[in-house]
Amino acid sequence: MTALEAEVHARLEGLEADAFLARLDVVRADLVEALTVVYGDSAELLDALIADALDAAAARSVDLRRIDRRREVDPTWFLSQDLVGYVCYADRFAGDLGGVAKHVDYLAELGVGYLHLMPLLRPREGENDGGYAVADYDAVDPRLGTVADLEALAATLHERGISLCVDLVLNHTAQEHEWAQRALAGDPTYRDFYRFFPDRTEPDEYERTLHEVFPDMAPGSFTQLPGTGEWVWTTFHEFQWDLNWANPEVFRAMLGVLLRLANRGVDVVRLDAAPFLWKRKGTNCLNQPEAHRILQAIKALTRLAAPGLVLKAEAIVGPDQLVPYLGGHEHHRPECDLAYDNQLMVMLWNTLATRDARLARQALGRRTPPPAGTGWVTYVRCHDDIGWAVDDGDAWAVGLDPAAHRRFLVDFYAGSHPGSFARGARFGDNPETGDARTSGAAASLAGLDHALDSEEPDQVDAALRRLETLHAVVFSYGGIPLIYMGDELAQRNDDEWAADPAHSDDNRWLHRPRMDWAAAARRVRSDTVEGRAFAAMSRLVGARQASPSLRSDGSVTVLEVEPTSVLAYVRRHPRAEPLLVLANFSDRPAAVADEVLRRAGISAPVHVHSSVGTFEHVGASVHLPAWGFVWVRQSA
Ligand code: OTU
Repeated sequence: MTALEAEVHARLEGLEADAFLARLDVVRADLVEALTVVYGDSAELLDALIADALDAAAARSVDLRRIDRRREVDPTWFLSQDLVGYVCYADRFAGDLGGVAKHVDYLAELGVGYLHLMPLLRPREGENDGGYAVADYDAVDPRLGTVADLEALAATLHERGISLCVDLVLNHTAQEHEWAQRALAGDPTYRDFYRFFPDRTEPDEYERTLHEVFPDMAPGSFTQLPGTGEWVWTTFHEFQWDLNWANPEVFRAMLGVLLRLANRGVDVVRLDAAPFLWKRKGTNCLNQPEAHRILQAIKALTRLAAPGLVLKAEAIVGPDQLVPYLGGHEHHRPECDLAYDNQLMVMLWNTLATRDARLARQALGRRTPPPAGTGWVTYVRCHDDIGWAVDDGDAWAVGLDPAAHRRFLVDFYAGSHPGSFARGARFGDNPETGDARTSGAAASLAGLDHALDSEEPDQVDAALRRLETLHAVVFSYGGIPLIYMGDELAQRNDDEWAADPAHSDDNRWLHRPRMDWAAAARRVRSDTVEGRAFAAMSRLVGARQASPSLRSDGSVTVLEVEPTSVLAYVRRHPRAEPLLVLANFSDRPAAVADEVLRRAGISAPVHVHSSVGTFEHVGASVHLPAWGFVWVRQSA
């Protein structure tokens, strides 16, 4: 027996020790390779990290180990078609963590099996970027509760079969974090946790190729410190200091944070701003190979300590840069398990505005699927702005001038384009590049405010149909669909968003409203907007859960059809019948030639779900209503 084996057996009981050592055998090579690329060949670092993982494994509760066992038996549990997610701010949803626990019935009623609570660790006081400026990773925001409340909530959710996703901000801490404060005080250990520069020489060199995340709210990527005049790297706001991941002590400290979070009962960790971890002069400092290696090392160590934990990359990057976050490199290297499908979201809003699915077909049709065992999370809206990441090549391929088209989308969703039904706002205007992004709640972007003001029932129908069809794609394209709080009730923009001085310069709060529980109470009434939206969402959840072809580890193939307003794709899974989705992004009905069924491998069509409740197959055509969709599968 080696010293390590003896140590593992001393710390863990019989089978647990064997399991830990077996996992170490499986992950060791990946771990060593990743660490060596980033930090050089250091047996000392490797030993220290394995010891940290062992500590965490020993501290893991029996209940969580049970969950680990189940997930080791079924490692694709999170790819099941059963899983539907919900995303909310604990305070905006229910006051605090205890309040969330009291509203579990609401989530269960909706069929939710995955709850993402927006940042809940203790942020800095005042402006904190929606919680993405963390002052203490080992404390919960006192307004939301305590660490014990978090553990209790995780346990409550687990009892109801709901897994919990929590954010971990890896790229930066708040300047109020103890590490930053010690660095400010001159402690050399902690100065090395961040990136300081004596003058503008290096910042200027870097900024030549960096892009600005918040060009208007927080220009530049460096901030000058008042006392010494030094500059510190701040990609986002001036109060968010980028960590120096080139320092192995930063890796170790953040690993500790992650493992403690896992041991509190968190099932899925959303790794915020993952692309930004590594900086290299002459590049945009995104997606660097070392950033991937860091994530691979984190994956190996979490597999060791908390094998049931799922890692979700928040990497809002182009599709070619995205698949590597799921381990898709020249060889597969385990990295994150889930990643946000930002492109699908952008393409949906694009199609809604243009009523033309050709750009979506072009962009989605040429994508690389996620590697085996991994998947996307899909979404219509989230807490962030929509960045119009339309690839230039894709735009030209369908005859669009990319820059002009992006400007059109910004104007359309700001409601300033003639004939637009949307009520959003411009976000992140960059006068230098002419770029801008979009804020706004899904229902408002889909035209509900406009429709209610017009007092035309047809317009309200159209807006609700748009909202439903967007979700019908997100629920069927491939990946865990995430419902963004309030969208199940067609909740609109928060017009009071600027009233809070801590938010008043950030119009992303337009689409971060408080849950309107009075509106939620109307969900049982079919004559209300809320009742119609909630019923539509519930039907989608049910239809998805009954459709094994929609498992996230199935495949998707985009089909060319006429008219161009229709987005068509077929979902296949080896254990199920093929399922065809047709979604009509037009205010006119559409007739699609029924040979599309044959192309989808469907000879005996069965209606699964649709906006009107029937599969209208008349003559040689499939009929779709305006802004409507149908899911149809091959008979078993
Ligand atoms: C994330 O977003 C969060 O989602 C934002 O709410 C935070 O403000 C930000 O990090 C800082 O913590 O650039 O425009 O490729 O797109 O990390 C939002 C990833 C962002 C980035 C993403 C970031």
